Amino acid sequence: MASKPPKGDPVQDAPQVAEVKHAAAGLPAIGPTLRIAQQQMGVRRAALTLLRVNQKDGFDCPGCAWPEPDHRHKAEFCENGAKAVAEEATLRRVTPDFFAAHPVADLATRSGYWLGQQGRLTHPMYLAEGAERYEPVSWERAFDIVAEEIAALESPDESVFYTSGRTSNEAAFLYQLFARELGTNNLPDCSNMCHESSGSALTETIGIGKGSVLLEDLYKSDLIIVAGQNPGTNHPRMLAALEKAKRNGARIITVNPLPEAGMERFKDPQSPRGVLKGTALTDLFLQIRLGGDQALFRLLNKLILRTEGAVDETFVREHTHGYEEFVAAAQDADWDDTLKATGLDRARIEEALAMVLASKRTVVCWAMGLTQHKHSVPTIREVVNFLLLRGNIGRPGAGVCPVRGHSNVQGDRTMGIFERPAPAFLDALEKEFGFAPPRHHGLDVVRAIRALRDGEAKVFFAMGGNFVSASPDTEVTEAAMRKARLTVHVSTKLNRSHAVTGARALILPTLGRTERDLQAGGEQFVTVEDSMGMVHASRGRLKPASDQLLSEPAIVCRLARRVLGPDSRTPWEEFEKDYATVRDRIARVIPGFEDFNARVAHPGGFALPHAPRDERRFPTTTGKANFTAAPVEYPSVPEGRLLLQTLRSHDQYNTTIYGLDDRYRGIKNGRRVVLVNPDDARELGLADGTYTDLVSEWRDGVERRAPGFRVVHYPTARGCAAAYYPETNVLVPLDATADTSNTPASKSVVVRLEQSTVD
Ligand SMILES: Nc1nc2c(c(=O)[nH]1)N[C@H]1C(S)=C(S)[C@@H](COP(=O)(O)OP(=O)(O)OC[C@H]3O[C@@H](n4cnc5c(=O)[nH]c(N)nc54)[C@H](O)[C@@H]3O)O[C@H]1N2
Ligand SMILES: Nc1nc2c(c(=O)[nH]1)N[C@H]1C(S)=C(S)[C@@H](COP(=O)(O)OP(=O)(O)OC[C@H]3O[C@@H](n4cnc5c(=O)[nH]c(N)nc54)[C@H](O)[C@@H]3O)O[C@H]1N2
Ligand SMILES: [Mo]
Repeated sequence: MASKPPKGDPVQDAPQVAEVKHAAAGLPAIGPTLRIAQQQMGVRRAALTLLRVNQKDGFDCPGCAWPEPDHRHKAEFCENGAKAVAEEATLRRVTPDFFAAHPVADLATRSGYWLGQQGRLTHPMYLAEGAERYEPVSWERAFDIVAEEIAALESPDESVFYTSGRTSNEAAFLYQLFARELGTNNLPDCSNMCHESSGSALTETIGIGKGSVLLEDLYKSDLIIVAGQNPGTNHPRMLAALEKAKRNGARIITVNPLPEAGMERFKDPQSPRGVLKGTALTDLFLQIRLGGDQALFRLLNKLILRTEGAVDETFVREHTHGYEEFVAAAQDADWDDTLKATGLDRARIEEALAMVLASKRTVVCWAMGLTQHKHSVPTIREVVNFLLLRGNIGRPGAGVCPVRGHSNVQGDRTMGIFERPAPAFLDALEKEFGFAPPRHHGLDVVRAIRALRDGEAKVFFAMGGNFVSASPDTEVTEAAMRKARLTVHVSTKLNRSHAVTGARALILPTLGRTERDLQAGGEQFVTVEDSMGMVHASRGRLKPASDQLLSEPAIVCRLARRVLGPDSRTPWEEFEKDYATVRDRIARVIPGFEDFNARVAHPGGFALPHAPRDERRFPTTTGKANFTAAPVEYPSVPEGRLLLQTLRSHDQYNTTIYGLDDRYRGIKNGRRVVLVNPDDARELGLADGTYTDLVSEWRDGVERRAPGFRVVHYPTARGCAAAYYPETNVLVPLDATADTSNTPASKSVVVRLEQSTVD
């Protein structure tokens, strides 16, 4: 399989290489931020909008899920948050005239960057069967079309309801309620491709699939390990928290195949000292090979076990289960094997051990570098073993900290966006709404693609996101999507999922976070939950991009009324008028939301309960925190091949491309680059600047090729390579997923680099 690079970039993708940066900014680097914001919004709108980001009376930044500190800066956003806001609050518009001028076949040849740059969607649009172009359609007719196709299904399980993580709690709760009243648990979400491995590992071991630390804990910790995460680009405000932790005496170990600028040195542009000098954040850098983390933590665990007095025996005795089996498994950890798996040297690991033993309060933070491998779930379980050994869960200044991606991805899960809902949640829904929700499990992302491919699912509905670009195995996914009877996207911006459609397709334009949401019951706000389980309100103030937009809750309510008809006893009309009535229901269905409306009126919001964090209670099947003892795995790479990770540049938000630079890594004006260690490159005969095709090798024998990547000699770990997503999703086989969580293994793709087939 091969895929041609798309045409239509306003700037030709012609990567140039500049100097690699060793420092990053957290809060805005004022110059680049305002430039981007003003290009999209104009000066006045840019200033007014950006000052409302993450303020107590403002809106939640649509960027990442990092929490807001209690004492906020005047500008409580980062450069990349500002880009996310500018992208949404842009003055550019995609109107019906645009669709008249651009047939779908034309849109399908355009790059994601070009599509996103066209601006905000303004009207509901319909692509009729066999038609070449989208045409404007009324909202009523649009809902009729969805109802027609759903009515034609043999079972509700032939429909799929995807969610991306920007959806508010209120919209998410209504959406899952609609899907379950219809009769399906087919609620895949971006989390399936993101932190699902964290959720799986944590639920099993500590009884709740969420992180156990608050910001305060970071400030109190002695040691913070940041593994598989690039906060300088993806969670820039985290750097300010790490700096504060350091000022309070914490030390930091970074575990990453790449030296990432933010973790090397942080320059706080909002403090005069910060701008000039910056703070070195990392005390010890472990430049690990891709996928070597489980082996690293297992060996550290064995060394802890061997150190007199290092284990917190009281905690282990009172709060844990499975210790003996784990101790037996840890005895097998072996230096040689670990050095091979990790590519590290012995001295570095011993240095790490000394820091671990010196710390009374340890936090481990991680993101996609740990979650997107075949053995991600056992890797994260091993991190839990590591923390349990020294009693580092449920103690101030210590704990697990999976750093979430999308701004409300954690909240969506809390609201029931999950294909495998807990029986207790379904019981509560049943009691509150008086219908029998389906009990059998639904489809996650990968299984939904298979179902579409095999004709077992026929209607695909997406609440946000860009499913075809974000999902693995692009060609398989696109072919699957084209087999659907109907594809529907509730979206703010144009993307490739609007160009690769089923027989019929709808685009339903919606309000963004920044916009005023006026309903019959008055002006509404919504709520979100951040990465640390804090729930708070988000209120947009801007005039909506068009007077045709409906809010996400309104879209779900109207769709539900049309599809479910008078049989539904749910008060959809009332919900649409006044979201407080939705929150009242959430309060009755979901534990931790009691008195929701009153508590969310508090300016900073409130914290959800977390039994392990708050009371050292572990609601697992054993009633204790579980040690686990999986065999150690790491990827094996045949001679002459490299292990490729697919990651984000500094100028993108997932599939939304803001620009063609990756400033900190010194890449300019292009995205089709592959970063290769200079020694590997020399062995493979690849000079810097050579163009190659990336060819992925997987046991199914299918050839997956991404053509035309410029080789950049870069100091990544030996044997490893890196290239940007989503251009490389074509290389990730649909079946190459993490055990248990089924998350695509997009951080360990075996590739060979071949002379390029394009020039
Ligand atoms: N500006 C911006 N912000 C974002 C996003 C965005 O696209 N742009 N996306 C949002 C979303 S949805 C998410 S999930 C997060 C993603 O946040 P990150 O997880 O930071 O994103 P990635 O770019 O995938 O970076 C993965 C990091 O892990 C390292 N890594 C890869 N494999 C391994 C491994 O095997 N072991 C170790 N130890 N390290 C490894 C990589 O070198 C890289 O530093 O960011 C969120 N925030
Ligand atoms: N190879 C590879 N693949 C990956 C990853 C990787 O690291 N490597 N990362 C994975 C991860 S972590 C994630 S989270 C997924 C992301 O997958 P998705 O969440 O599906 O993708 P996004 O690019 O974030 O979605 C962007 C689109 O969302 C729409 N949008 C933006 N704001 C709103 C809003 O407020 N409401 C609505 N309705 N729509 C809105 C816009 O139309 C925009 O085009 O990708 C995954 N795919
Ligand atoms: Mo994500």
